[in-house]
Amino acid sequence: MEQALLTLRNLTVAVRIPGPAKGDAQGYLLPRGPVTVMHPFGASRFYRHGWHSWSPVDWVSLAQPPKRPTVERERWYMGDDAGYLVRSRHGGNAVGAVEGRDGLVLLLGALHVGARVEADDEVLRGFFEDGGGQGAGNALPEGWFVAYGDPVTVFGQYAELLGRRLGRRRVATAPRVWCSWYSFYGQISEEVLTDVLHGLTGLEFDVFQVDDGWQRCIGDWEPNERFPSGMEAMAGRIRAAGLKPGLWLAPFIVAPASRLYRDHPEWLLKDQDGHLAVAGHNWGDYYYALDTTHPGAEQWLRELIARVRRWGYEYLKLDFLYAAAMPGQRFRALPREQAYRHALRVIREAAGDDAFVLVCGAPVIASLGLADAIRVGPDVAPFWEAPFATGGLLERSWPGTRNAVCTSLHRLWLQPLIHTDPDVVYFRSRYNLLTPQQRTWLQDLARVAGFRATSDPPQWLSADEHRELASFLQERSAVERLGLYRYRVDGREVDFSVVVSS
Ligand code: 9PG
Repeated sequence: MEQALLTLRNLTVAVRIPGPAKGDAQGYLLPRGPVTVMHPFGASRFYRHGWHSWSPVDWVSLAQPPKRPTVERERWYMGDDAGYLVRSRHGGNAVGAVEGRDGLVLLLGALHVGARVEADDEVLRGFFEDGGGQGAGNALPEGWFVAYGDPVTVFGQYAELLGRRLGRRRVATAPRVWCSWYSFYGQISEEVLTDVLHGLTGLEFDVFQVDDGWQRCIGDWEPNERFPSGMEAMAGRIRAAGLKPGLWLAPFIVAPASRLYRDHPEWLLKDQDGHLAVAGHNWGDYYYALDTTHPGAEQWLRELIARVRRWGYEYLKLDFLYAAAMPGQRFRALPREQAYRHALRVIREAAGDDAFVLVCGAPVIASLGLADAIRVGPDVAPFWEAPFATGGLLERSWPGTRNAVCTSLHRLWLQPLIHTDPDVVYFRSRYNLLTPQQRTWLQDLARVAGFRATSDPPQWLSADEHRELASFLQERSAVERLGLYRYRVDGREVDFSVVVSS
């Protein structure tokens, strides 16, 4: 460990770092290992970077202690990185920033997976869960980027470095998607979807994505009785309608009612005490995590992805992925985010380079370079505020359009690295409590994020709403950034500040 003074623009900070820093006033690279940056900004605000797609991301006040989750512990991972949710310091995954003077921010960001950044009114501190090569001698690898500047610039610099380290995969434009979830939820069938397909004629979608509801069970990825012709036939109908078939899967979680759970308990992740690690609660029961480092589970995963590709699906929405990166005892003792990355690499190999992989409920930084797109917020809903608010931290990760818009806005700096999916937008007024203004915010966010999807069956739309959807799909928006939350979209000024501060 050494102490040093670093000068970043007009700011000099004292640091404790494992070895020499390299860089200049525009930013420094620090060695891998634990680092502490003393900041002079007191109880200002902290950019809290939640772990996975649904985790809260926001500028939080350092004057207050971090909020605690108010839901039961078994559900914490569905909201964020559970092991850290009772720490007394504010923190997040891989990157954090403290607001300084004149709108400038001091950013500390990791250049490898498995890192945590925490802050209080005196320090910004980062560490790697695996220790990060402490004491490895004089050839310490670069582990961190630290910079002080306007937020758009420093997050942009950090993204650039992350892209060099973890890779970037960005096809020129994201496909325009019709997704079955936010209209029919689990109640889908061949007939329901075929009906929607007919209604899509004349609308410029690229992908028709079948969401949750087609499978026999979480873990048993075969069609249920509502898809009697099978998933290959479903893909055929989609293709016949001129669209690319898309399919939802949650390959890293396992429900206790599944055959997979019964036949292969040895493939499931164990906690420190050797019990099965609970990954969350949904579909009426607790569910568990696949130990993707087990050779049997890895082989099963390869075969699963190869099978859905053979069925004809080219767009894969892979959900609840955080489960493969939970702490626990694995067959192979890999650090958890490296285990996740390995599993995602296995999926990528089995899917092929030409498949479009959208990850959801996914550790964000650890997905870079392997996924084509990532959901950057919690689920939207046909209402603004989650109605079951209890004031706890994780209510920000619950379905609700305000939550989705806020979190997604704070993750748009990822755009040069991966397509950012802010979730579907609504055009319908039917079965919808969102006001026209709230629907417009969501639509404008999709334009800014560059990812267009909806679940509205055209049959539910009025003539005006149908026209709006049609032009939304056709247009190529001109987006210009005017400020932290302000954009010019096709000549109109769009200001999300009210959404963020509400
Ligand atoms: C399908 C859905 C959709 C959606 C995904 C994901 O905390 N929860 O209980 C919780 C349930 C569902 C959920 C997120 C959180 O949604 O984001 O788009 O695919 O699964 O089940």
